[in-house]
Amino acid sequence: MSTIHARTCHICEANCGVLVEVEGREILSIKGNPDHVLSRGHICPKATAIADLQDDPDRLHKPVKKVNGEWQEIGWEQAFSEIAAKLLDLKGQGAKPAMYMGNPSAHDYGISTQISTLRHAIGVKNLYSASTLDQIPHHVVQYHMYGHVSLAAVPDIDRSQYLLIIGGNPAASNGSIWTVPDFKKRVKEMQARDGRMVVVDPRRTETAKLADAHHFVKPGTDTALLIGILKSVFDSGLADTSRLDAILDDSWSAIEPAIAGFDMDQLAAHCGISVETMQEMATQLAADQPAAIYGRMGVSVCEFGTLNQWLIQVINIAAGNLDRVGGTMVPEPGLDTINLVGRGSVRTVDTGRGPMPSVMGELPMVTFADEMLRDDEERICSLFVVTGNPVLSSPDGAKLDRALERLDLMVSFDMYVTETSRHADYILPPCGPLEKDHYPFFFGPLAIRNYASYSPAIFALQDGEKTDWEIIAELAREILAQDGHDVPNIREPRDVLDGMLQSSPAGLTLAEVEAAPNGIDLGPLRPCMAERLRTEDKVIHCAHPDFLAELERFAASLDDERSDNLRLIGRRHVRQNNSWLHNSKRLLKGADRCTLMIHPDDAAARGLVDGGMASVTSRVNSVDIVVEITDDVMPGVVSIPHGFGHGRKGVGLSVAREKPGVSINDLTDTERFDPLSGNAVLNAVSVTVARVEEMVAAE
Ligand SMILES: Nc1nc2c(c(=O)[nH]1)N[C@H]1C(S)=C(S)[C@@H](COP(=O)(O)OP(=O)(O)OC[C@H]3O[C@@H](n4cnc5c(=O)[nH]c(N)nc54)[C@H](O)[C@@H]3O)O[C@H]1N2
Ligand SMILES: Nc1nc2c(c(=O)[nH]1)N[C@H]1C(S)=C(S)[C@@H](COP(=O)(O)OP(=O)(O)OC[C@H]3O[C@@H](n4cnc5c(=O)[nH]c(N)nc54)[C@H](O)[C@@H]3O)O[C@H]1N2
Ligand code: SF4
Ligand SMILES: [Mo]
Repeated sequence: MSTIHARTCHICEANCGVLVEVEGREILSIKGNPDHVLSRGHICPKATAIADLQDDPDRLHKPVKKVNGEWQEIGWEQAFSEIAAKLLDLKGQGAKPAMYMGNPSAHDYGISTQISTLRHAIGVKNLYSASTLDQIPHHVVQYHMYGHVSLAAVPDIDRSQYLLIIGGNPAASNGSIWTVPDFKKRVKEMQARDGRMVVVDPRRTETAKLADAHHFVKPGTDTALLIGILKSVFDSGLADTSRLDAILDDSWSAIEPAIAGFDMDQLAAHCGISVETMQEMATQLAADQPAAIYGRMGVSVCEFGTLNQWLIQVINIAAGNLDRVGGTMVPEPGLDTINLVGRGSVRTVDTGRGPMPSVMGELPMVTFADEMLRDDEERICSLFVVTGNPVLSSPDGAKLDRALERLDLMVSFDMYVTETSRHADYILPPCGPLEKDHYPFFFGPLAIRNYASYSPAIFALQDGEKTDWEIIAELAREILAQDGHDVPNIREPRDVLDGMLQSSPAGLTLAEVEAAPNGIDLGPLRPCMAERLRTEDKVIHCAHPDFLAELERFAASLDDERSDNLRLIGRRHVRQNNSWLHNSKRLLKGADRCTLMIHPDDAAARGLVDGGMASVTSRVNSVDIVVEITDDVMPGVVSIPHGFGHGRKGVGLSVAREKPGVSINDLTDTERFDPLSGNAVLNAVSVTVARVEEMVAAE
């Protein structure tokens, strides 16, 4: 007899409700849940791949240890005890332990409840995460303006009349720092009520194709566009902050003069978007209609990422759209992490490269490999990688490959032998996705409706398997015990969750949430910024001096000489998720997706042919890749998706290796980062492209 279980998909930020039909331990189907309070039945192809993940023959089920270059299965106790002993021995010799936390750890609330105990037990000195490859600029801006690193205002798409999306592709990514399942339908609904969506992107993306207008922008130049829009709002007298006046600090008045000196024509020439278009965007944003501007990866992982995210907030304020129904608002979810965790921090710390920003105690990933490669006593000697694959996800992966080989101890928490975990001494694999429970811990505070939704595990743990949180908690206890410390009791994630739900303003219990398999709807977002601000004086700090100084640095860069090189950008596909769903046959089928997209004019100038090979060369490296000629990318721009490069030696992903592709991050550069946040620059990479002559087979 089969049973159907309602659950939320843990793969991406959308957290869609799914219905999983199982018989015994067999997964019969995975479908969208039409009754889920947030996703209304929407799913994407990745949801069905949960079954492939659960049943993947390449998935590790027991800890493995590398012995003479070969993987050997060992028991949990042996793994924990050897790792603890080696770590403590190395620490005794003065070695510095580090940790890297990858993206999936943000999708596993159990990990969030235990990881600080492990960090403490290890004595992690250098903490890194995927955040400095991604969204750290948002945190810096939110910290300085709103007083909390995680206090984000998200577009209220269901009631908006104009949405300007810059450097985001939610039709493929399903939204980021914006939990917006069913994005495409919501856009269509907006258009049906005469609303408009406009997209700015160097590629005519899936989102751009849905839009009412799309504008190409030269990669890395959006700051000019954003300043142009803001200046147009001010210059045309459209600025209206009356809704927010009580909560804007005096520094608001410093912003208009700070951008007054920019010349609109020069801004337009810099980004390739006309003055008229900027003015039209300003008019639409500031017109008598609820509207919002939203920017994601394309404007975050670039040199002026923090300045861009600040300008986006400032435009939303100037146009009267922040904290407005149909504009952007701060969610009030069932589990409200903002009220329960500290404000976070933004500091400057010393690294081998000199002073660098450190946000929430993390160091920038652009310094990661170098901290392993240095030769003084500050060198990282041991590393714990929790749910991450930085060899494919961080800049200059080939350098990181070399750096990881220098470690004295490396432990990966991963279910696969990946491009990164192949370097480890031990891999500690978690159970399958349906053997663990799920709560959208970090994503409720980013969702377009206020809600709560808990999913219990569907399958019991198999013999000898553990969840990630158990692995983390048990390793922490072993290290503390061997180190002669008191061993704290484990507080189970469910209990922590229950406590956090009850302490949140909605006052729900876990039992209540669990009793509602389709989730509990707590209503639409509402203007609540005044109550939510975490700055000490309860006002928005509009213009932090760092942001104003960064405007000046941007102004000085406007005159920089530009080379004729092409600008490389990344891309995401709805059937992929970063580096780790490529082992699903279902998702991988179809044409090769790891191609170099190039405009017909640029291809012709280099003699490239569609389906032929090209070599792409950056300052750090060169890769050979299949050419895809398309006018979906603008002239002067090429695009390679990230997450490929499975051909590296020793990778245990048999399906992914059938179409290994190359890693864009073998071209990206650790020398380039956003100085205000330390975030890596992963787009607008300067490259040359040349034809690779095909070898003609000898007769
Ligand atoms: N050039 C370029 N680079 C990028 C990006 C880009 O746009 N362009 N995007 C960046 C962004 S936004 C991000 S978030 C990062 C992601 O960077 P990472 O988080 O480092 O990389 P992922 O590919 O998400 O790798 C996740 C790893 O966790 C493992 N894993 C998955 N689920 C689980 C689980 O439940 N438990 C355990 N223990 N392991 C699990 C997978 O097998 C995989 O090895 O990449 C960044 N890199
Ligand atoms: N299917 C799928 N979904 C995912 C993921 C995935 O790998 N696959 N990853 C998840 C993760 S970890 C994240 S962080 C989110 C990211 O979510 P998004 O930010 O929505 O996703 P991206 O595809 O990186 O979108 C960035 C867009 O910026 C454009 N771009 C590049 N450079 C520039 C520039 O200089 N200016 C402008 N204006 N645009 C530029 C790119 O062409 C691209 O369309 O997606 C999440 N969802
Ligand atoms: S959009 Fe994201 S959460 Fe929704 S089904 Fe796809 S992968 Fe899962
Ligand atoms: Mo991300």
